[in-house]
Amino acid sequence: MKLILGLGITGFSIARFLTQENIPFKIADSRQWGEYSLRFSAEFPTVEIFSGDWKASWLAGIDEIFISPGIAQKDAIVVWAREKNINISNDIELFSSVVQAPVVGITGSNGKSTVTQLLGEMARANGKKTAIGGNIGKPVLDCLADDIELYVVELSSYQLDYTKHLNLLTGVVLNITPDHLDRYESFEHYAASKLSLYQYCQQSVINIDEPLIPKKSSATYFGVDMPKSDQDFGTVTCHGSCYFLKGDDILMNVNDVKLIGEHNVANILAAFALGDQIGLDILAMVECVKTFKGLAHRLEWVAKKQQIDYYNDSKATNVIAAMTAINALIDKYEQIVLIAGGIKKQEDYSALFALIDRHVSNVVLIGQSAQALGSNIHSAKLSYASSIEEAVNTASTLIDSGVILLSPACASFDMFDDFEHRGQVFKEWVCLQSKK
Ligand code: UMA
Ligand code: ADP
Repeated sequence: MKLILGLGITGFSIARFLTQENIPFKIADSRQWGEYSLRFSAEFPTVEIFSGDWKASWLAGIDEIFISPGIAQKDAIVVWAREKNINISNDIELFSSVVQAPVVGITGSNGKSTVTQLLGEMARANGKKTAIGGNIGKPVLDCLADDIELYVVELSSYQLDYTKHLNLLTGVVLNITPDHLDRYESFEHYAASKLSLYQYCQQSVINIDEPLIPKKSSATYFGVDMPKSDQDFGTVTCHGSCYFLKGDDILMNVNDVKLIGEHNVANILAAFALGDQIGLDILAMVECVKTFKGLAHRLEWVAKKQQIDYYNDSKATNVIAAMTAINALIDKYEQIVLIAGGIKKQEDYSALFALIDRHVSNVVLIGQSAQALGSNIHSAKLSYASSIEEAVNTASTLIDSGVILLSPACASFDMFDDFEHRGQVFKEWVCLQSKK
């Protein structure tokens, strides 16, 4: 008998898969019985559901566990399963055991979803029937279909931690900076989890600007400087304009990109390198980059009201992502109001505070870490708000022109369901205000 741990979208996708394969299973979730369990029992009426605090007795008669990524290795149920030598697997391994078409894997601390979506769109522009899934929001097992010719899969460190078998045509670790440190013994353990992706890759794409990624002779490299060899990707600045390059060949002007920020130059280079390795046509990729608008909640322009632009960067749940957003806007705006706060990560925030004090005129703080963040900001003027709506209202009184940026540097769960909910509330309120 199998046991699925976690009744979220991953758990549902594994349940559908096991049902299709006629494999008997039970499912467990450490939350109390609730809306999810009701939905589950409606779809799988004969499956036994355990809910509430983990119990060792749930493992009786279980020979294999399929775990959701949100459940940590140190959770009691995982510890008990290991003591009993029960094999722990996940949706990625199940997917890998049956998938027929080639798979590209993308991980990193920031930029995964952007690169996954862009590469998927590039492949579609090349006429390939492409599925885009994984940590981006659609479980891999829900992507499986007979007519798919390519799978572009975003992998989180949580997913990689429970993966032992995976076959990737190519893959990339975009960058490695601190995140999710509550789940790891140290930053080194987190980095090792990210780097484990390369052990599954037939070919590799490597960010030459990321010192934590070991170099390999056979890889394709990308980085913001001139490429060192013909198959690598980079940029060059010539007569004041910056161009994307493959080797010495100019691909396009960076100004023709709709996305803003140097980080997106790196993201686009990664997508070019991956696409090139899997045989996509360069010109089709270039056309795709020119029209790609990016994903919602990632430095997403929302509206202009009088002389103020509003940006939603709700997906910035860590320090580096928020710093990246501020850096992307510094040259465009004289005055920046930052809306930040939520559940602080176990990270060093000092570089963000220093950047704020240098370049941000005002900060409006929200959520449970508001006071803790505020006590470390010295030059920027501080305000506090108890909701996103109040934060937007306050922010809009602070400057006559410039930018108001939601880039929280924190997780959202103290006030919202997730980062998408937080970004949606921000966008709706901004749009409502700009219509007035
Ligand atoms: N659960 C417990 N006990 C726990 C933790 C979780 O019972 O201690 C239960 C939860 O109650 C939930 C279930 O486990 O019902 C599944 O939770 P989950 O957190 O694994 O979430 P899923 O709904 O299956 O979504 C997961 C990813 N979530 C996480 O990794 C936290 C989604 O990434 C991913 O899109 C989805 O699988 C499909 O692959 C989200 C995410 O925040 C977007 N990822 C992190 C990130 O990007 O930083 C890693
Ligand atoms: P991920 O899926 O890794 O979380 P996203 O593409 O969803 O990455 O972007 C998440 C956040 O990180 C956004 O706030 C975005 O502006 C920022 N970001 C995107 N790409 C990069 C990058 N290469 N380096 C640093 N920050 C980035």
